[in-house]
Amino acid sequence: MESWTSPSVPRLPGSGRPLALFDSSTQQVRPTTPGPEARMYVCGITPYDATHMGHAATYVAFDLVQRAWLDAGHSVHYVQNVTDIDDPLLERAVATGQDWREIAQRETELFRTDMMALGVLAPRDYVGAVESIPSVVRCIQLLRERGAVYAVDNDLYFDITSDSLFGEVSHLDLTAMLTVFGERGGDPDRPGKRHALDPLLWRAERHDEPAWDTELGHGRPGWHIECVAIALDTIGMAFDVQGGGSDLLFPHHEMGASHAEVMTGEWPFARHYVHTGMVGLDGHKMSKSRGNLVFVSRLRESGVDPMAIRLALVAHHYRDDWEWTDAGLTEAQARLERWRAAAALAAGPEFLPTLERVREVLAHDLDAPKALAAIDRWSDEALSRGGRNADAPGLMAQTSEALLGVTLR
Ligand code: 5CA
Ligand code: ZN
Repeated sequence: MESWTSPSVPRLPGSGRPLALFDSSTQQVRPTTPGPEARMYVCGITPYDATHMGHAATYVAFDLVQRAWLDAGHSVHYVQNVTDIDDPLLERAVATGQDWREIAQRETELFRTDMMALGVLAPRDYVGAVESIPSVVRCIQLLRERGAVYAVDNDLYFDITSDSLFGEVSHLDLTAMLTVFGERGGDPDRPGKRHALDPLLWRAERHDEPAWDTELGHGRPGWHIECVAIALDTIGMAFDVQGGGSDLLFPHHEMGASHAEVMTGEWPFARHYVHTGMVGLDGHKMSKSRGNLVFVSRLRESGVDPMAIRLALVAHHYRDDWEWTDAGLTEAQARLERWRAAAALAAGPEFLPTLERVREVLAHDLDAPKALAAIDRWSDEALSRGGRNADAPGLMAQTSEALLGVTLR
């Protein structure tokens, strides 16, 4: 699939620090240890509706990861998928009388436009589920050779007992797993399954549903195996970061790790499993199914500067759950104005210590709110007292752009 066009990233003096991130699997903040090329997979959208602030917050958070690695001298192989065939998409197509492919294409295009407006660096590989079907089929065949696959009617399931490490990513107990599995696309009650938690790998053709003709028969892929196939095709096992919202911790990332490790006999699938908090509106998680949404595209249409949206998102720590509010946006707009005014000054106080502070707080589990506070302090001082360093306003703007993705030009 076509990705989008990345903004350029200014080079900063000196070098960024090694990035530490909270890993859900070991439940601690640990240093990431990428090679010269860092490898990251972030779960992409299911394109049946427009990008909301929750999605935007998640992709901006992983954009900060990429920017921190770039600043530390790594190149980054970033991969993202598009779940362009799945139940919610087909349900929306039936509800609106549109073709599911048209909905997917339209919403994916809108997502690209939103990401560009928000200054999010593009994935090197942007891969759809549909185009990955041959690869998914190969993965399922490999799992079958390992004895980890069984059929219920003509559907294929993964046997979770084939993975002795099952639970290593989420650490949930069985009761919690069962509850969450049912809420997030699983079918714990289907008769004929060996274990209630066994996830679907392949769904045989149903009346009025799209299907592809493969060696597994006529059907379509399950959800978790899609991300495994795409990740293994592009960045392989033991990549640095598997990312997504906390709603993907279980079952999606647990099942993905399980599929990949059983299939390859290698460990781990990812070296860090990183999860962003949920953005809500009016007391509930923002979700397409609930309909309580603030869309990036709507705000942009109403004339809101995308850089203010971005500042409103990074004003929260990526792991916190938080609520989108008009007040938060207004605050971000005021901050953007202050920063732009400070960046336009002819001279200001020395900026290098602030750059080092921004690097330091971002390197420790991406503490963007502290980074904003450091740039606020410099800007307030520059605007109230001035300074003599003619390079400082330029360096401040470059820092904001390179590390936070907030362009002040
Ligand atoms: N296509 C799958 C992943 S393979 C999917 O979850 N798609 S999605 O469109 O529902 O979500 C896209 C990304 O946004 C996921 O990483 C998800 O965890 C994240 N996300 C969804 N809702 C929110 C929210 N309210 N707050 C923060 N992140 C969210
Ligand atoms: Zn995924």
